Amino acid sequence: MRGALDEIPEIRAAKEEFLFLKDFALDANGKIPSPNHMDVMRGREGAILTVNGQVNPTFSLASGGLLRFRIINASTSRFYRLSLEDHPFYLIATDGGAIAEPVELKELLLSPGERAEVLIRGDRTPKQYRLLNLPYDRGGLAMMGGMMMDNSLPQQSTETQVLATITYKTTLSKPLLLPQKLIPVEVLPQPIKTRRIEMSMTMGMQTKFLFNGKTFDMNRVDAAVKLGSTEDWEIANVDPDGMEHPFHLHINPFQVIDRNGKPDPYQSWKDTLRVGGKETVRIRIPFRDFVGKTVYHCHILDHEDLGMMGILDMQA
Ligand SMILES: [Cu+2]
Repeated sequence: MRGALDEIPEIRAAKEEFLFLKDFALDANGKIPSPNHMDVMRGREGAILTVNGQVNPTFSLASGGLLRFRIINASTSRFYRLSLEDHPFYLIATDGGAIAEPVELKELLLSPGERAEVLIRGDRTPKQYRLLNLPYDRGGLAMMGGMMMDNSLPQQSTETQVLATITYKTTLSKPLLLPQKLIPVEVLPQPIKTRRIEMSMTMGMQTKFLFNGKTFDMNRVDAAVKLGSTEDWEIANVDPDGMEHPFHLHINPFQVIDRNGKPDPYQSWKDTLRVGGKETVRIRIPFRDFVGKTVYHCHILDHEDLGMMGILDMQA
């Protein structure tokens, strides 16, 4: 997040890099193939992973230095489970902005549309380290397998892949320190209303993805809210053995209150939220700045295209 985070001296001293994560499928002729029914149902993925349009680019880190990665998962459907060899990540910001203090993470999971900022300390033996994408099961295969006649299940992300290389180049005379405090995340007012949004799918010749049993209709308002109010929304992934879905709400950043009744370990601002199979995630949304209509949708873009989108109307 621009602004406040950049005013923290330790963050200004860090080397800033943007990581735009995108996967591609290519056929034997080097063209992007048309997705088949199963690709679309699952959400299309490609075997070629790029960072800023390059395969395995190199980023340099000074010994004693700090690297600030600003990461976006810009893929249509692929989830990334990021890990840097021998280095933890220090999370400093999520989709909606800074968190209160750095959180040490071994891995960083980003579903499509999610963003994060992390710091990496150059405090290991100077050599090359690989930024990896670890295997991740985003669910739903058992469910879809039941309808397949030729066993042509789509490719799962079962292999560890190299995304980029971090190399130690220079040495700082005075090591940089991690910031202790970032930006407080405000405590939101109590909600005036709780809504439940169920995510599900129907299979068959016409696969559809649904919010509360309905596909998108641009002439229907699904949630009418009052400007200035705060609501809790329970986002529930109700399919047995269902796929994970990234729930994305426009305009109004929110906070996660709990996941399956369990509070998150730290508070953050989000606009895109992974909802696992059979999970219910309760989010708290202040509607503050704008009146009018906008949308919420699954950020697996194939699912959005197959109906998983709703209209929010913010009324004065
Ligand atoms: Cu989805």
